[in-house]
Amino acid sequence: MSTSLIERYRAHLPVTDATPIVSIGEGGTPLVELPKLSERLGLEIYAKFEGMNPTGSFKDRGMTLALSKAAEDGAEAVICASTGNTSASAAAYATRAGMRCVVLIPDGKIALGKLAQALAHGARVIAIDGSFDDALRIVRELVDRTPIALVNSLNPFRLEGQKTGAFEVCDVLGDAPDALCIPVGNAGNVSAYFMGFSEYLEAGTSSRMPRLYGFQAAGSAPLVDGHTIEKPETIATAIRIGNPARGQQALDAMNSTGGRVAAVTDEDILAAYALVASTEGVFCEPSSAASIAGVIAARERGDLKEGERVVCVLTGHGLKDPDTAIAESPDMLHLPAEYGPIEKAIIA
Ligand code: AN7
Repeated sequence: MSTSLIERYRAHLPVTDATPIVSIGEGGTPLVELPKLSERLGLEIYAKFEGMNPTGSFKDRGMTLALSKAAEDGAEAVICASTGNTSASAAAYATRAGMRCVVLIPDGKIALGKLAQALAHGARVIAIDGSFDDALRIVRELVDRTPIALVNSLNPFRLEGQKTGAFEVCDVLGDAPDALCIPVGNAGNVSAYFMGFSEYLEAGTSSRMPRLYGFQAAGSAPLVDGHTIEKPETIATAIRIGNPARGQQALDAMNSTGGRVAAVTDEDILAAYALVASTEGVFCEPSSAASIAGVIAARERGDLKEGERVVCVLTGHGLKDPDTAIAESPDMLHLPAEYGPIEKAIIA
């Protein structure tokens, strides 16, 4: 049986013997070397492949703790606004905890796999004619007026759980890396990594604070542009967020480490997405590839020095978004069930 993430890092987490542990085997995701990209950029690059969590994204790290604490409080229902992955994770962990789950999503703007997950786990899925930011505003009002528990990353336990991603990176490498590249949407995860790295540094478990580089999609880059984006747009639907709830906290965190926030275009995101899939055998979702597009951009602008050790967080699995995968890949061949044409197609 796999140990739960909460058990593994219990000493660092706000749980007690009275906390019922709601777990589906999250965490312990692989840190995969990216040799081709490392060679090309003159860096030592690793992917923290968070798509290997039970629901296929990093959200499970936060959700195990959020649902465990909700269960400890006696909550009967949880709610979130989501661009997809939070809803999939909340639905799974709520099911595990025996709670009802309500999710608000922007209609038509979440990847197919994520919607399938939320529905399969029996969540009440409400698609609204608006953005993620609209959904989050309504959810915040709902939790003020009803006894439903909020499991968006405004819930502090979400960040407490997600900081374990930083612990695992340090545990596997033996120390913190020089830099971390990570996609930024609602800005919870980069804030959580900062917490994790800070705690290990203070405890003397690691010797340095990595420079944190966060990447937003150019059409949804409120932290780069310096203001809320009313109508965020990007192919990377997971990070299609115009008013990040943890924006200031994330900016302060990145700046304090000597890193920065930057934007990457949809074109660069899709190129990076295809690159890791087709040259490294690692399949992440488009939003996750913002960290790959980001490491390339950061090297070009001189933020990353020759030989530095860099971790790119691949936040979600490529299987989440089959539509984009198929649209961005070469076509398949359709042939009759006969030897001749098939041999010809292969040898030609
Ligand atoms: C794959 O599911 O906001 O900066 O509602 O799914 O912590 O928001 C997802 C975000 C990066 C950005 N990569 O993380 C949601 C949601 C993937 C994501 C992010 C998300 P944050």
